[in-house]
Amino acid sequence: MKNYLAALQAKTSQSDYEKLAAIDNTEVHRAVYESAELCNPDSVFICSDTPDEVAYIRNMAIVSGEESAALAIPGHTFHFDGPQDQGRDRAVTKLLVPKGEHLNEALNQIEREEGLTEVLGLCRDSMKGRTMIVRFLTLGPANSEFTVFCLECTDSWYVAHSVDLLYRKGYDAFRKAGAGTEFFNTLHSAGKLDEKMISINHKKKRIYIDYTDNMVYSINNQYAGNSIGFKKLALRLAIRKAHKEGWLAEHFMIMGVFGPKKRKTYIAGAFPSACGKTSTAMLPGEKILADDIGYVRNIGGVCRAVNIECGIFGIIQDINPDDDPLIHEILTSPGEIIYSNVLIKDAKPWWQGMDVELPKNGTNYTGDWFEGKTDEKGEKISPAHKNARYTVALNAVSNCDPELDNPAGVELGGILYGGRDYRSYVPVQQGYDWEHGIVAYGAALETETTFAIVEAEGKHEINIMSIQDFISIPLGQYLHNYLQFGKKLNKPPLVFGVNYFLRDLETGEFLNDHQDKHIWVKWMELRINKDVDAIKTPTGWIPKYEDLKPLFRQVLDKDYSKKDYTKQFSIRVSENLAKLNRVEAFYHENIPDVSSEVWHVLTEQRSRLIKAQKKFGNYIPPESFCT
Ligand code: SPV
Ligand code: MN
Repeated sequence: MKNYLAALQAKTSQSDYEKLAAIDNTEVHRAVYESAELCNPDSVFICSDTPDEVAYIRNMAIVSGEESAALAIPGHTFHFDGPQDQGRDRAVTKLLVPKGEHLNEALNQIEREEGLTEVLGLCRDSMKGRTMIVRFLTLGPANSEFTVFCLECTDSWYVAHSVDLLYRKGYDAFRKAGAGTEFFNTLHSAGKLDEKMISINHKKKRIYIDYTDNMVYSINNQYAGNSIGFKKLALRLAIRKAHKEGWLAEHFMIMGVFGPKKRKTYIAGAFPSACGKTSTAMLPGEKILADDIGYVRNIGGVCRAVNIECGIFGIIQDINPDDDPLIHEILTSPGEIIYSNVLIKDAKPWWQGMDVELPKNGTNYTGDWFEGKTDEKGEKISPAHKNARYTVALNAVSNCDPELDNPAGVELGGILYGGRDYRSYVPVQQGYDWEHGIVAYGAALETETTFAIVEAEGKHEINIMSIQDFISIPLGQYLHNYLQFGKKLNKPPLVFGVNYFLRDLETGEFLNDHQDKHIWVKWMELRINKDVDAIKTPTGWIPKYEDLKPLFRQVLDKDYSKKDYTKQFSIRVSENLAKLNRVEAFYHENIPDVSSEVWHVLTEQRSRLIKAQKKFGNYIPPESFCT
């Protein structure tokens, strides 16, 4: 067998060599050797997670120019991605599928050999003149049933620095685990950079996931959702692993919601990007455990979950003291934060929706920016990008849940799903049981596309469990696994559907305030603990006015009128039937072999709606369902 360590010696210092040699796992040596051999960096830096090394990485991000520390608040830095690299890039993110294997056409894919030839060609010599940084980490707490080992080789100090805020350090865990330990392997290169240290070969941006080899390749990009292997890229690998082993890897926030007498109930939630996931997880007075990805397992019949990350890569648009007080406080306090794609002026970051007047000029992801600046298509460039972000460690957040690193995870009492649905679903409802909730709210999740992906905004689409872009097994199989998972639990979590985006059909106005979501999670907490009753409607259980009114008073100090309640919670039969038509058409077209349970739930929902329509008409106030 080749001596990978010896072959790496020319590119590593003695101490780096020893750090790598101390991990007794030939596959790790091979992974580092093969990435270095392919990308041909001048040197290889092995990070063993010492405070000095971590500080060195952050410093190099600044010295290299990928980040700048020219901000007034200590600890804050900023980074820019290129104009064509401002979000996850669906079109060039593909699964490598071996010949003879078939995945649904809705999943973006390329034949494995063809994809490998292409991406390996692009990676060849891509790190020439640079250092390849090697980071070890674990997804989920170490020493836990949930732990997944990961390795990243990157030539971006910004990526290596971001990893530090977002993930758990794993060098020691790799050392302890020793020979034979399986791991996810990710390779990233920013490719050619301009003088501002921005990737310029955006036409050759490729992000390929080779699930046969547990390997991710990402080239010619920097946006963290494209470049950091452990976000949605390793999630695709995790979904395959979960499928084999009988657990779930999900696009979940996880929060601890307080009920009476300081009772804390954990609720997980899946939302498409930019639909309120982080701001739900960050509700003031509650605890945040996760804001993006969770692993969920059946442990002794109990549904338990962990955050695979330990930081937040959050959208900064619309963060202001009224709507998101906790996040706003973090963003204006000293501490380690990386801003990306905000406007910089007077040593301060600026973003859209921060509720102050923005400067008329400054520096942004397009370079010097001034009001009225247009792009090559003649379209106005906004001061900060809508998908501008902040990266911060969760333990810097005052409401971080103390169970974050519990190797046993936390018990989930509820799971919620929500998308941008302007017309049909009520603001909050509860499924009759696991199957109904999973299918009616998760598998039938409809939304509008947002700015978090590089594509047209505002297109309607089905986004199964808000995770459809990241599913790496047949979609029908994914749903089947989900349904089965709940059946094996002693007490499956209650399943809820939320809709923060319901509008008045005539005026088009939103029917809820930004903060109202706090009431919905408080109501869920009460339902999970059997403290309140609910009203049975054709689409699920909805809250009673008399339970919401005091919650609005206690939590938001707000008067909640019966008129508002009726508007928000009336069942819109024709809109719901139209939604069902779209959902069923999607399933016929994309997943004709989906399990009969899914059709059963959809068919029953249709017949309940039609029955109610015959009796009460198209718009049915909640009272009609009270018997
Ligand atoms: C999302 O867009 O869902 C995110 C950020 O959480 S990204 O890392 O781009 O996936
Ligand atoms: Mn996400």
